[in-house]
Amino acid sequence: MVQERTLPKFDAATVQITKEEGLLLYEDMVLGRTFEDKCAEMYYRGKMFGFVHLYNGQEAVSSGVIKGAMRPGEDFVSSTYRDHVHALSAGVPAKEVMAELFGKATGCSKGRGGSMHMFSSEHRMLGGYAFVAEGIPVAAGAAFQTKYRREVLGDPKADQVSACFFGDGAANNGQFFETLNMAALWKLPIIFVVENNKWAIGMAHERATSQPEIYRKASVFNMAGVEVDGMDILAVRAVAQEAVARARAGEGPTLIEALTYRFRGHSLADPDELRSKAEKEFWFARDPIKKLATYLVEQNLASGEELKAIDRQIQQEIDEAVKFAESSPEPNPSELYRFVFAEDE
Ligand SMILES: Cc1ncc(C[n+]2csc(CCOP(=O)(O)OP(=O)(O)O)c2C)c(N)n1
Ligand SMILES: [Mg+2]
Repeated sequence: MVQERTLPKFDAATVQITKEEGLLLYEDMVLGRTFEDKCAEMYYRGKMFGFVHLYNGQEAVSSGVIKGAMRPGEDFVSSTYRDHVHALSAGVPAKEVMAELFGKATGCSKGRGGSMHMFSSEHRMLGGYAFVAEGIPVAAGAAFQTKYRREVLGDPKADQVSACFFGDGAANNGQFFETLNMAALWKLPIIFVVENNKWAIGMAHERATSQPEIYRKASVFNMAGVEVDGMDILAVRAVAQEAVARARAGEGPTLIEALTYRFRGHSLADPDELRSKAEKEFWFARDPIKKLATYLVEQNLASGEELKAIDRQIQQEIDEAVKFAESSPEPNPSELYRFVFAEDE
């Protein structure tokens, strides 16, 4: 018998979504899933090195928050080592993310970062961070500069919101508590999105924290906290829209706890032997992509054929990304010290 936390109910009848918006969400989730599957293939074929952490299963969180509620390319995003899909949702082209994984000079971090360090100033992707919780204060810094530009420098265009993605394990790290305190104190335009996938490598969440309901931790900072079914993109989009509106209005941050699950091991080096079959099956049955596909067809927002056409188009985009990455040059060793410090390009 699997003991699963009850997923919060969401009334799909309250959803207002156009065909265009629905297809955008579907496309973004399929992009994330297809990209990660191709990554696994390329990793096992020896095309990339080091640790690679895939996002399969969690797509509704990245797509629902960034594509469903933010202005990608204007708003800021920070991530963890599980960062490829956040970068894609933020608008970093798949070929640049793939090239980064291959360590090529055309990668979004110019081949210096690799899997855990996707960065793009153009797309306001503040980075993937390998240290657990490292991206949380960085996102708060971005939110602080927005507030400072608006309130101190008088720039009315400075209304960007920062979204900060991290795992359940990160929510036990001191940086989480310190940053939540300051963000609430200063009413920063930020949303904290904890992707509670129940595990921190092999440590079960309930064994590592005194209050497993992470969203409740917001209350001690006088911050709004909300839990959401992280396998339902429409539910994620709804809570994220509310949180983003609050942040943009200057009413302060929100902690969103998305209950989700990773469909693969912690990294591609993990044999994934600790999680039970029953637990995996509980979550596999809640595949967020299938759930949205069913909704779109049932609501007559899309036909099965239209969705298949998107799948094919994404597959082509990913195949092209691999070709681009393979044919791109390695960084030049003579430039080893370049990009260590900021420079004008
Ligand atoms: C400060 C720090 N401590 C320990 C590690 C080793 N480590 C890497 S991933 C990880 C688990 C984090 O789990 P979680 O935050 O739930 O994210 P998930 O992998 O589930 O997405 C740990 C402990 C690290 N990278 N950084
Ligand atoms: Mg986790």
